[in-house]
Order: sequence, then C-alpha cells, then structure tokens
Amino acid sequence: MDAPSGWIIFACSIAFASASFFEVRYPSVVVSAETGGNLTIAAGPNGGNIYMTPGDRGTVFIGRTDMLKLFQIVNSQPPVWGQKAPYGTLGTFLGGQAVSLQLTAMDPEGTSLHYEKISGALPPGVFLDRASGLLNGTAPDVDATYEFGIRVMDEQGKYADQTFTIDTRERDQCRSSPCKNGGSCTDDMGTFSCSCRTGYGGKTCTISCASESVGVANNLKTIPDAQMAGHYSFGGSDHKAYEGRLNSPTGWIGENTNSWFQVDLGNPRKVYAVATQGYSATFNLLTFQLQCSLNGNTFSDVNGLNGTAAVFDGSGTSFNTVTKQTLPVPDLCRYIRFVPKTWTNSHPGFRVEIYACEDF
Ligand SMILES: *[C@@H]1O[C@H](CO)[C@@H](O)[C@H](O)[C@H]1NC(C)=O
Ligand SMILES: *[C@@H]1O[C@H](CO)[C@@H](O)[C@H](O)[C@H]1NC(C)=O
Ligand SMILES: *[C@@H]1O[C@H](CO)[C@@H](O)[C@H](O)[C@H]1NC(C)=O
Ligand SMILES: [Ca+2]
Ligand SMILES: [Ca+2]
Repeated sequence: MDAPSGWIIFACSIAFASASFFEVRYPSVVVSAETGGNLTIAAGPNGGNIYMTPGDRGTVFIGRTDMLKLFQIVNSQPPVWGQKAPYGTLGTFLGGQAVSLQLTAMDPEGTSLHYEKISGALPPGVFLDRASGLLNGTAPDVDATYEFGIRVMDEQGKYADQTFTIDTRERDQCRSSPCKNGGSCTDDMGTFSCSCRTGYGGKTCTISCASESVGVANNLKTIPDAQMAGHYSFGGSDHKAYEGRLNSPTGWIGENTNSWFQVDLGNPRKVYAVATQGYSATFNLLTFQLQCSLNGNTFSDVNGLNGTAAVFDGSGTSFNTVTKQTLPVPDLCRYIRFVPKTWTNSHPGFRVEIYACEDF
C-alpha cells in the first residue's frame, strides 16, 4: 500500500480504546473531504460535545484567521475615559497663557492607546499629541468656547468618544500700563496700541520725538544719499546734496533764496525739530524756513502758532555749533525742505539733521 509519508491511511490507524472513543496520534493529521464534498463534525443528537483544544502554545485557525485571537478581541473592552463629565470643560485660559492638559484614559486589557480629534475645533495654537493625549500650546487672546470630540482607541480597534470644552478669555494687554509718558492704551486681540502724548512716539511712547534723529547726520546715515536732493546748488554740481549731512566735513551750498535742500524720510513722519550747522564764514546760514510734503509734489510752509511761515535760526558762521530748532507745531511730512532766507557773505551753506517720530 503506498501512501505519502506523514499521511496515514485511515483504515490502518483506528485505535479503539473503548466502544465510544477513538484516538489518532501523529505529528500531522489531515482529514479532508473529496472535491465537492463536505467535512462535517457533528455530535450526536443526545448532547455530545465538540472540543478543539490547542496545546499551550498552539491556536485554532479557520482559514488564516487565528480564532483564539479573534475571540480575545471580540471579548475585549473599549478604553475608559478618566475625564468623566460629558461636555466637561477642561478649563478657562487667558489669552497667551500656556495650555497643558493631559487627557487620561485606560484600556482594561492594558493595550496602548492613541487619541484623535473627531469633531469640533481645538483653540488655535493648541495641539493634540495623538500618542500621549496631551493638549498643549498657547491660549488664543479671544473670548470663546471651543468644543471638540476626542476618540481614544486601543490596539484592538475599540474606542470611546468624549466631548470636551476649553474656554478662553481675552487678556487686557493694557493692564500692565505699557504706554509711557502719559500715552493712552487701547486693548486689542493679543496686543495693544498706544496713543502718545504730543512729543512722544514709538510703540510704547518711550521715544522723545524732538531727540529722535532720522539719521541724516554723517555718523548715522540712516537716510541714504539717494533720498537727499539740492535744488539750485552753488556752482552747479560742485556741492552735492549728500554733503549736507550734519557733521559732514563739507556742506551743501545753495545759490540764493530760490535754492532748497530736501530730505525724503522714506515714509511720512511727524517732524518735531531740525538742527543745522553752518559751513564757513563764506557759506553759512542765519535764517531759514521749512516746507513739508507728503507726496514730494505739493509743499506747504511749516507755520508758527500765528499761522504764517515760521522763520528758524541757523548756526551762522560757526562750523561746529549745532543749532536745534523745534517746530512750533509738529508737522507730518515725508519730504522736508530747508529754504535758506539769510546768510552772511557769499552763499547759503549748511548741514542738517531732522528729528521725527513714526506716526502711530
Ligand atoms: C454538502 O453540504 C451541503 C449543505 O448541507 C449539502 O447541500 C450538500 O449536498 C453536501 N454535499 C455533499 C457532497 O454531501
Ligand atoms: C508645549 O507647548 C510649548 C509652547 O507652545 C512648547 O514649548 C513645549 O515644548 C510643548 N510641550 C510639549 C510636551 O509638547
Ligand atoms: C509767526 O511766528 C513765527 C514763529 O513762531 C515767526 O517766525 C514769524 O515771524 C511770525 N510771523 C508773524 C507775521 O508774526
Ligand atoms: Ca481594549
Ligand atoms: Ca487683548
């Protein structure tokens, strides 16, 4: 009788232990139905049992499915939330405050969990770490309630959903009195703005505008050469506008009272003061007027309190003396022109600086 090794021929191996029991012991036992047939294991009608009992390290497969594992999953429990109350608020946070909230859940089977937002919205700036369940970030500066659903899932794919809320409150950024020198504060979303008293500027009114150089001076040069212009210069081209910087070794020299020297600040600023230095006994400045423009095209006189063009003192013939003049009324200008009125000897010659604040 030839049979494939490892296989048994049924007829040869039946061992009758008793009238109601038989046993087959081989490394592999295969029982198969013919093609188109059925393999049927049926207990008798009078209460017989069917057992499938794998060894300690064995299991039971149907097809490729590990039936023991499947039953374990079927019988397993979903995770349980530590945070109980539905719609439970997780807290109230002030704008800018750090948020660090640990969501807690556990799986009765002890498998590891991961968290996922399934509905609603987290506060902008707060993020969920899916592996740890940590809600972390910074509260937005608004009055709002954020409601969101979180699903916690175990390794068996079982999950529990929970809805949470986080409340945020807009913080009053003016509470710390950030505006100095009598400036008034306006609170905003995440920020504030100051309205400074006359003479002060900057985000928090700490800048004294009459001392805030725009940077024409030779040692500063914040204003580039290209933003300086001279009209009707002495000697045609001998003296360039960029020589008109305070403390420059030379100076700008005009021709007569039709000449002007212009600085483009680059953007509109409130001009509070100007300073001049003379150039020499020959080229100097005794008095001048100022003109101001926002577009570089239309200029108006800088006036005195009496409403007519103010006349300012220059430094005369002194090379070193800086003569600073405050505008009677601070003027918003992008372009500012120095118009020489009087000088001694030959021609008006001078060097300048301008003091101004950004107009907030
Ligand atoms: C297999 O089982 C089915 C369902 O009980 C039955 O209809 C069919 O006749 C069986 N086939 C054979 C070959 O016994
Ligand atoms: C939480 O957020 C803060 C600021 O947004 C960040 O510095 C910190 O590293 C975060 N912590 C964790 C554990 O992600
Ligand atoms: C008006 O005031 C300015 C400076 O305040 C002065 O230079 C000018 O001479 C005054 N004009 C008249 C007409 O008083
Ligand atoms: Ca579970
Ligand atoms: Ca605010």
